[in-house]
Formats: sequence, structure tokens, C-alpha cells
Amino acid sequence: MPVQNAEIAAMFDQAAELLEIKGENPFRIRAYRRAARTVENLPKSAAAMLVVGEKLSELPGIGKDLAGKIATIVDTGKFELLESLRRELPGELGQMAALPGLGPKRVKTLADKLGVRTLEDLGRAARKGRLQELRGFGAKLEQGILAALDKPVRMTRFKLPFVEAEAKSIADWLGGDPSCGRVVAAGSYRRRRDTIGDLDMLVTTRRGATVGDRLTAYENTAKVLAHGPTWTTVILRSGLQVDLRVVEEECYGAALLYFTGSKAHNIALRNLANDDGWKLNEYGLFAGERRICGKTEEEVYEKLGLDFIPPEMREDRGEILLAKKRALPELVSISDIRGDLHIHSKWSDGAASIADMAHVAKSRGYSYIAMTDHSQRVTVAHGLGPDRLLRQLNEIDRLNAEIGEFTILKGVEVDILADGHLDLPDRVLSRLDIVIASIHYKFDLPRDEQTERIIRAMDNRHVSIIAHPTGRLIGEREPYQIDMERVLRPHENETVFWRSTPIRTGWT
Ligand code: DGT
Ligand code: CA
Ligand code: CA
Repeated sequence: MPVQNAEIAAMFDQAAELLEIKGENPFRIRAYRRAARTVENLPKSAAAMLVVGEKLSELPGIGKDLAGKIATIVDTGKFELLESLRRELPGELGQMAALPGLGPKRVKTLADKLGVRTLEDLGRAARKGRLQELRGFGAKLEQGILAALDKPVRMTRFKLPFVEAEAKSIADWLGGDPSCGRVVAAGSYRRRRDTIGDLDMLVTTRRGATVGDRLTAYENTAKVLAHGPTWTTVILRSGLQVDLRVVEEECYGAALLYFTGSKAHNIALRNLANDDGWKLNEYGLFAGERRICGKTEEEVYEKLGLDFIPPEMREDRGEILLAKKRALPELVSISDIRGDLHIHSKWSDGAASIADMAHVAKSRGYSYIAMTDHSQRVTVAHGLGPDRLLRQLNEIDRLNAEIGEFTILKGVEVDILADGHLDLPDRVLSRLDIVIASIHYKFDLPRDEQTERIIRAMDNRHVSIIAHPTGRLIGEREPYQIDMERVLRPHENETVFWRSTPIRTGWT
């Protein structure tokens, strides 16, 4: 099993973090982070690209040097720089940098000034009040760190796209066994939750043990926790646990239903079955000893008097009642998406030109995109001030005149300043079709102030959308404190909370 893109990206990210703790050149640090994002988002594995001779050095943010490093990682599974950084900076500095309020810079200060190297050192120093004596730390930060250290160790969950890559390659590998029938990933993965605790794979065959053997022999399997004729559990190199269940073909539907979950949905279905004097389990739906059905999920839902419930809705949050009333809503699917209203280009921190993005969007069948580069306050993203933004509008006019049957809307992602004012004057905002307002700093304001800040931004009549309204980064950053009910409540004298002028789409 070749090294996966996510592993390469993680190595680059960890190296960047340790380089930052060492106080190395910020350009070098940024280069590793940028390369990590590029590798993470590649449509195919870097290892596979190297095999067919595709040049990694032509990817955005990856020059000859980094391409060489990726090739070595793919060859050896090792990143020499990261290993030497780990030797140089032992302890738990990386984990520390991930704590709220701390980052590589502060961790460096802690290591230099207080000799803190482990989480335990950190807790000790914080309890003695040593942190708040340091410049730029303060009592509040110290409290925050103590609170974070106090929390029970959070179980690591994995992001959906990451698990998707793992699931596909496991399915390919298991499918190589001639006795293997269907291979499907169930559990929270099939319900498309944003994070996944472990991956539940279901396989149909009469020779379960050999498929289980094959999983234990998978190149990415790091540890075998359990292995029997119908159930195998392993841990992958990435740390992801995989539960493999083997069932016979005639139980496929009932088993898939059971292992897709959620647990709450299963319990509700089982109760429905009980109401009819039946029994539902992972082998089928039974009346006494007699099997009523179980080969497909559809049959089971039908016998229970329900419409088929898509996995994404199986959370016992009202879907069963709706299915009984034949009133389930239709889910939004990719083909429903007509455009994208939040796009960055090379003008700020995007990777492509406006023309390239418009053409790709058009080729995907979209009717429109809105260009929404950052405003000037976000200097790291090379944000746009009034002059550059107005120049961008000319470029958009030119492109719209050429492209035909497609509209590039003029927009911006304007920063909400600390007091709720916006980072661009009204005279500029009034020239745009769409204005996204969002917060990129001062995430730690008290709830009331943060809510006021956003509401004030919404009161600007040019603002059409508040982007990432909680600031949460899945698995990386907690949401900021905000009273969402209040943000969503219609303003007095207002019938709807949509506070902008309608979008002018140009062709309608
Ligand atoms: P995760 O892994 O934490 O993201 O969430 P799930 O939903 O994948 O949970 P997991 O892996 O523990 O179990 C997979 C499915 O198996 C779950 O969605 C429903 C079913 N299941 C597990 N335990 C029970 C149980 O105690 N009762 C019932 N009825 N179903 C269960
Ligand atoms: Ca699971
Ligand atoms: Ca599981």
C-alpha cells in the first residue's frame, strides 16, 4: 500500500509546526503548509502520479525541492526533516501548540523561558501561575489552558474525505479476494456524518475467514485487534479503526441496515417491528422463527410500512414518522447545485485565475459563480482594498462579455471588524452584486459582544451572506461563542431576515 496523500500532508504540517516552534523562516514554514494543502487536495495519490511519471513540481506550491521530498517519502515512508526536528525538539511541543490560545510561537516562549516540554510541565507551570507572568500570556489564557488540560482526552474522529480515501482503497483490496461478494462501507461513513469514529465495512461471502485474513494482510494494517470467522477489527497506519463484518448474501439488507445505524434509528425500527409482533436484527426481519425478509434494505422498510429512508437521514430525528406518512423530503444532491457563491481567486489567497474558475464552473454545468476575494484586513491572504477590488470588477465585466450563458457575479468576502463595522466603505460595497461578511480574528469575544458584532454587520444593507458563522474548523477549532437564535431572528419591522438587495444575475 503506497503512502497516502493525507499522510504526506500530515508530515508537512507537523514539520511546519515544529519549524515554527524553532522560530525558523516564516516563508519556509508557509511553503510546507501550502504544499500540505496541495497534496491533501490532489484528485489522485501522489504515489500513483509518480508511477506514471506525472511531474509533481508543476503543482501549485510544489517546486523541485518539495517534489523531491515527496518522492523520497513515497519511496521510504519517511520524511527526514520531520524526524530530525523530532529529535531536536523532543517532548510534546506539537500537541501543546494545538491547545486553545497556544500556537507555535507561544510554545517556543514556554520552552525557552520556563523549560516546558511536556503537557505535564505545562499543567504544573500553569497551576503555579507562571504563565501569566510571561509577556503576552495573561491570566485568562492560563485559565483556558488549565481548562483544556483538564478535559478528558478527546477521542480522535476522522474527517469524512479522509475516511473516504481509506474506504475506497480497502474495498479495492478486499474485492481482490475471489470469494468476496459485495463490499460496502456502512456506519457513520455511509450516513455521511462530517466526522467518523471508526469505519464499518460489510462484506458478503460464505467464506468470511479468508476475507478477514485479507484485511489483516492489508499493507496499511498496523495492528490486528480481533480476528474471527465473521468479525475482524484492525487499526490502520493512520490510526483509523476498521470493523469488518462478514454476512451471507441473504442477510445483506438487514446487516447493512443494522451496521449503517444510527443506533437510535435501529432501536426505533426494532420497536416498530416489535409493535407488529416481529423481530428485527442484523440477520433479517422475523415472525417467530420464520424469516420475513432481509436481503435488501428496501424490503425491510417496506414491510415495516415505511418509505425507504436515505442513510443521511437515519438519526431518529423525525425521519421515521415522515417515512410512515410518505412525506420524506428530497435530499439536495450534487446535480441540484447551480453555482457557487463563495470563491477566492489569485487576486487574494486562491490558486487560480477568475477566468479559469469560471470555465471550470461552467463545464460542471453551473450557471453562475460569485467572486468573493478577501478584503484588505486579511493581509496574509493579500486581501483587496477599494482600488484593487474596483479593478477586479473591470476584469469581471470583460470576462462576462466573453463567456456567454454564464454569469460571474461581483462580490467580496469583507471582514467584519472588531466593532462590527466592515472592512470596505459603502461606496465600494454598493457596486457589488453580493457581499459576504465574515469574521477572521478576535474569535474569543464574549458571546454577547460576538453576537452584537455579527448583527451590526448584518445591519449594513449591502451585506447578503454571513459566511462560516461559527468559525468552527472540524476537529481543529471550536466554534466561537455566538447566540445563533438571535442572529437568525427577524429584525423588528422586517418580515424576512434576508437583509440585502436581490442578486442581479445579469441574464434573467
Ligand atoms: P462512529 O463510528 O462513532 O462515527 O458512529 P457509528 O454510527 O458508525 O457507530 P459504530 O461504529 O459504533 O456502530 C456502527 C453501527 O452499528 C451503528 O451505527 C449502529 C450499529 N450498532 C452499534 N451498536 C449498536 C447497539 O448497541 N444497538 C443497535 N441497535 N445498533 C448498534
Ligand atoms: Ca463506525
Ligand atoms: Ca464500529
